[in-house]
Amino acid sequence: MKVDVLTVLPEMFPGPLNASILGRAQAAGLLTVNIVNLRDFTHDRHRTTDDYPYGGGQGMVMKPEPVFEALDALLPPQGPPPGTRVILTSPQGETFTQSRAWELSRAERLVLICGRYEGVDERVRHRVTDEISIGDYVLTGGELAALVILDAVARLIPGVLGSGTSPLEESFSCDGLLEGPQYTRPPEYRGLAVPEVLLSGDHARIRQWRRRQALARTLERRPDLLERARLGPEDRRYLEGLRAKGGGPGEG
Ligand code: JCQ
Repeated sequence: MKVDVLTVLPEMFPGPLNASILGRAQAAGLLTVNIVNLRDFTHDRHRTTDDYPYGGGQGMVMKPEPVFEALDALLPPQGPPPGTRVILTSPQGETFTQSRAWELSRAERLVLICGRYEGVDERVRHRVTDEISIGDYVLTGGELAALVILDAVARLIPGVLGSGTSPLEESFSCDGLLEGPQYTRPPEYRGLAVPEVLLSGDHARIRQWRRRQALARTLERRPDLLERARLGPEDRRYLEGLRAKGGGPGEG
């Protein structure tokens, strides 16, 4: 996958992109990231990328010209080809979810436009295929949102996670349940013991325990997820038992 990032703060990207899994994905040629400095598409002495809002108001608005000219330099004049998504990160977008990450992971190319200041000139949206919010809060700019999207999408590209780690077996993928508790060595730490079942070697019992922990944790923390979770009759029986006991806050 090829990703272009349009930003006025290119210095925010090398650290996160070159560390760990995203760095390895680029070294392996599975992911190519091109950071584009929007100031390189200005023509004035001060390399201005923002301006005052028409009609007045506080703050600055991102000018349209640097964004349009950068897109002209990156994409064919007919517009983005079918496998290309032009994404604007903004609090006004559709909320980013794991299923959106899966969908974007199948694209050939992403162009991420990082909004800054109080917003972008509305005409930029004429070139945008997807406007995406990473959550209901306001950032100083879209750069961190672009990194979040890029991270969540890149790890789903086949081969990016090492073999033995499947993104299909995790919270939001595996049957739509939250994951239950995990432990590693030592078996007791500061008086806190690892549940005996995990040390038992009884794999059928371990599987049932994990499933029930996942169900209990999902009921406790994200009951909304149970409506769309893939549940069997045994799961439903167990959940009914928990609800009957009064699965209110503080339990589990
Ligand atoms: C993204 N959740 C929050 C801030 C305006 C394009 O217009 C704007 C973009 C930003 C930066 O993005 C966010 C954000 N998802 O704040 C204001």
